[in-house]
Amino acid sequence: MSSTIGPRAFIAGLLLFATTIGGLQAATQQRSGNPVFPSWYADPEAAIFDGQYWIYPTWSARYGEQTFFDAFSSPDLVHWTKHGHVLEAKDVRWAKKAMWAPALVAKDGKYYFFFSANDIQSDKEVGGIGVAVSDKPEGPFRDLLGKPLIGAFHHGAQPIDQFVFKDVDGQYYIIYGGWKHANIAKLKSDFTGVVPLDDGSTYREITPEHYVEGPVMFLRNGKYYLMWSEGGWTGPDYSVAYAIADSPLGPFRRIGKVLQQDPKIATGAGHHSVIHVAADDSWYIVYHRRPLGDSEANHRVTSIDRMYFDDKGFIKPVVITNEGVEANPLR
Ligand code: FUB
Repeated sequence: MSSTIGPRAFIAGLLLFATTIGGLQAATQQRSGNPVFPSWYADPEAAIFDGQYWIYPTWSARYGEQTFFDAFSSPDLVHWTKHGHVLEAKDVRWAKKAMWAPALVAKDGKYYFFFSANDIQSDKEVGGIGVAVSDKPEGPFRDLLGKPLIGAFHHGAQPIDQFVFKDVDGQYYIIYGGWKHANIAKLKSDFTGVVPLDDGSTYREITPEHYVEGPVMFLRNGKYYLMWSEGGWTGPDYSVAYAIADSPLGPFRRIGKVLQQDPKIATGAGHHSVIHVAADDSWYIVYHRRPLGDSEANHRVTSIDRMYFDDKGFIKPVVITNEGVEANPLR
């Protein structure tokens, strides 16, 4: 049996084919673009909560206006929804200014929001690292302690730029520090304080060579990766380097830089976090950077690019892009 296709049916078929191919291309070529959302946002903390990607950045307005945090959620890394003012200085009795660098943890049905406030310059000032809590990742978060969790300098580390790491045995650690010093401490299981390490000390200095601020820790194939920012945060050379150790306490020997400016794309690429999508073992680096030619200190935007490892587990240098990353839906 034979059949013929008339000219109208042929043209309709062609149109359908073209539309389908176009649709498929649009779906596969969908990318986040960089920055991933508009306006000045720095120090992005990325997390996966309840089947969504989340980013909690510093509001990088003028210094005196950094008094609240917004959050952003996405099902796929491409489409982002803003959640305004999830935590504000007016709701934290001891916080007045310089609310910086969130670190988020989900535990026992609650969401904990660690933050820095007040940019203290000595132990005579009130401020440091605080912790807030909510029943939802979009907040609102309320201050857990009514005072800083870490409110003083230890080993020369300014109490800012905290990161919270959960080890395989369930122990949570806080790793933090500005002014070129990094410390680690064990957190109480309810995050209301810190407890002594095995040697009886409370804060252990783990500063790697060239460390400045912004530590991040993750575990991969039984190895502890410590990453940090180096260089000056207001300049083009701000960047990220890393070390690998067998324990969260180190020792951490600097291996090299993984993220830095590309004079064709952006400058000052640093203060980052990392996303690991277990389903496809993909890794992302979420960081801030400056638009080309813009030297205003707080003009920082949040961007995402892929992070790859070599066969030995070393992190390959990140290629920063204007296109960002492809969609990676979590459900
Ligand atoms: O955003 C305020 C400060 O700038 C952060 O605490 C530093 O890490 C740097 O990114």
